[in-house]
Order: sequence, then C-alpha cells, then structure tokens
Amino acid sequence: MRLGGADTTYGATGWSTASAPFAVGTPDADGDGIGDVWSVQANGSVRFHPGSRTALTGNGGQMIGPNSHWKTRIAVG
Ligand SMILES: [Ca+2]
Repeated sequence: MRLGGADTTYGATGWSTASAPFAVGTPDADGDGIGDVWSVQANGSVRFHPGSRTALTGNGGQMIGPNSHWKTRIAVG
C-alpha cells in the first residue's frame, strides 16, 4: 500500500494468500475520502475493509456470503 507517497505495511495480519486469496485497493467507496480494500476470502465470501490513514483494523464487513459462484471467480475490482 502507499501512504503518504511511500510503500509501507498497512495490514500485517490476516492477509495470507490462504485466508484472503484476492484483494484489491479501490478509490473511496464509503464516502470518507480514504481509499478502501475489497477482498475475496478463502471461503468465497467478499468483504469490504474501510480504509484508514494508519492501518486496516478488524475483519471488514461481509458484503457477499460464501457460495459456489464466488469460489470460482478469479478477480475483484
Ligand atoms: Ca473509504
């Protein structure tokens, strides 16, 4: 991630490819002016992770539940 123009660690735990195989940063999606992250979890669910100026916290919010359709998708964004 880029914060203040430099690459830095933004979320250090829970982001292994085994637990969150796909993740993408996007422009602000919740209106707070800070870019956000969407992920597809290993169980196929899609989660929204509100961005922050310092670090991602928590597990984000589940936007789409796990089902066989999402398990076969290869990208989000
Ligand atoms: Ca945001």
